Amino acid sequence: MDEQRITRISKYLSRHLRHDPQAIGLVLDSGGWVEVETLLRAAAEDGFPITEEELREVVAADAKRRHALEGGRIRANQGHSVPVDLGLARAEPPAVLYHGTVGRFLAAIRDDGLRPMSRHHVHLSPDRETATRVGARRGVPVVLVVAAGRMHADGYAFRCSANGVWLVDHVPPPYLLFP
Ligand code: HQG
Repeated sequence: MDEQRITRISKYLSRHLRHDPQAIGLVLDSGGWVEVETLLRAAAEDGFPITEEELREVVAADAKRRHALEGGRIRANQGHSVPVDLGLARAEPPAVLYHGTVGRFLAAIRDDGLRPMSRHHVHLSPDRETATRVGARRGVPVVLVVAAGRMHADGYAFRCSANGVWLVDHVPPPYLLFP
């Protein structure tokens, strides 16, 4: 499969497994899972046929491991806007995590801290390079440093998704270091 087809399928999966399952008649279970067979049927009926082999290749090829296949089912590992409970246990974060954003959001972030916006959680990266890439999706990236260890000590719940993204409900301004 060429890169372009892989990206198209990956985006199609993210759209329907994170944000808009009902658009193709899918119902995710409480953990965000759906039967692979159901998904492939729904995609075909939607005019976007995918073979099971292609699906496996897309999931395996994705460097960010956005999707998980398990026991004939599939789900997005994180990034949902539809309500799902990923069942992730609380975990102790590293002392410092990073958040990539852009300059136009900084005034609001200084006032209000980091908010999940349309997702379920604030997404934090374990390293500066990843955060830089996340910020660069929207413009010139600005990387904020998050005092995750201090937040954890103060009782904030951190979770780590299956693909290494750290999730938290809110990062208040006192835990943020601006460049
Ligand atoms: C900003 C991609 C104003 C925040 C990436 C961000 C990531 C605020 C935007 C994953 C704010 C939300 C998540 C506040 C935060 N006021 N703006 N108080 N708090 N923001 O896309 O972190 O390819 O929902 O800085 O690689 O950019 O989808 O979050 O710019 O891992 O797998 O509001 O999405 O992964 O944007 O990205 P997003 P994100 P995938």
